[in-house]
Amino acid sequence: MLIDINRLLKVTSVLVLVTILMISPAMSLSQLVINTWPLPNATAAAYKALERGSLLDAIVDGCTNAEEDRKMTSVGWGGSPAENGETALDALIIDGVSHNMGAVGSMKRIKNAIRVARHVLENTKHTLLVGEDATKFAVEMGFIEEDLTSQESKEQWENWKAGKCQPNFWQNVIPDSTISCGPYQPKPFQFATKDTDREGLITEDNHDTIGMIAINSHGDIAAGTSTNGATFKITGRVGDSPIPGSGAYVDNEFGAAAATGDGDVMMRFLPSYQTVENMRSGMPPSEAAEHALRRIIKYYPHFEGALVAANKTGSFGAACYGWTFQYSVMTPQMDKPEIVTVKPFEL
Ligand code: SD4
Repeated sequence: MLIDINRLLKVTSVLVLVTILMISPAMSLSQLVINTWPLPNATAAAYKALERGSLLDAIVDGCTNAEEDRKMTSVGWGGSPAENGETALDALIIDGVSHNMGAVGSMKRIKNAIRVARHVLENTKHTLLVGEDATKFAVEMGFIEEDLTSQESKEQWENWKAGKCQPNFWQNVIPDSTISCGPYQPKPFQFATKDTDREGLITEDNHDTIGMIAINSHGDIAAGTSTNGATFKITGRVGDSPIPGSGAYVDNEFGAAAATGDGDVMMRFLPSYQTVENMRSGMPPSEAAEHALRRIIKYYPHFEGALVAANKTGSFGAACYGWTFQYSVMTPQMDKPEIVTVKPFEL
């Protein structure tokens, strides 16, 4: 009887060991950081935080790295001036475990947009704070108020003014916004505007919003975005990046997605939400992202944008339209972040 118990114990421990060995590679496979555009330093910063054990730190450290990288003129301070010459910031952070979110839109004079978004998540019951009041909130949370203009953003704005404020985001106004600066007055609304009128608004030079997904070894997911939005935007404009479901989305049971591109169009379709829903219904990440973009193209065939997506099993991918897109990714199988190039899909 005693021998039998010993045998039983041995068999059980072997079984437990085999189970652990079978589960571990699958678990470690799911750990991942993926973000829009070739920003490997941001990916590495996020991955490091993930290994320290904090999902939200991964998003904050990764996006902060892009905000502080002065070569990245379209994330953080000192880039993409609005039509009044000021830089204003959008950011979002999503905690998939609690489905809690925090975001700021069109926030002025505070450099650390993603950190302020985290305070919205952690210190308020709201989701999105905007404009001057987001600045006031940030100051209350201990952030320093300072000018976000750089020499480059000042020159960029001066050149734009000298070039009759072209391109800009106005339409159906007097004087004609395609040849003059404002102030403008409305003229009777016309339905003549085509999506080709948006060409040149989001270009290769101003497209680098960071949208990031982090998945830890338990399969829990967080996501976030940070951007200074569209160059020469109308003051007060909030883009897609801080809008849950548009700039990024997480369903902790399935996966996440994050977007970059013409945010004024993208937010009309909630493409990150759509991508996650597509993964829920069984599509692999790239296909899920492409399907979400196709919904936009139906109405805006000249639209430019991209989505990255990842699911809990460790699969990841992206799709883009209107431009060639690159993303950065790191998994346990990689020594350092890898950059992947994605060609726009054919219609
Ligand atoms: C926006 N989606 O504010 C951002 C800009 C962007 O790649 O992602 N550009 O519209």
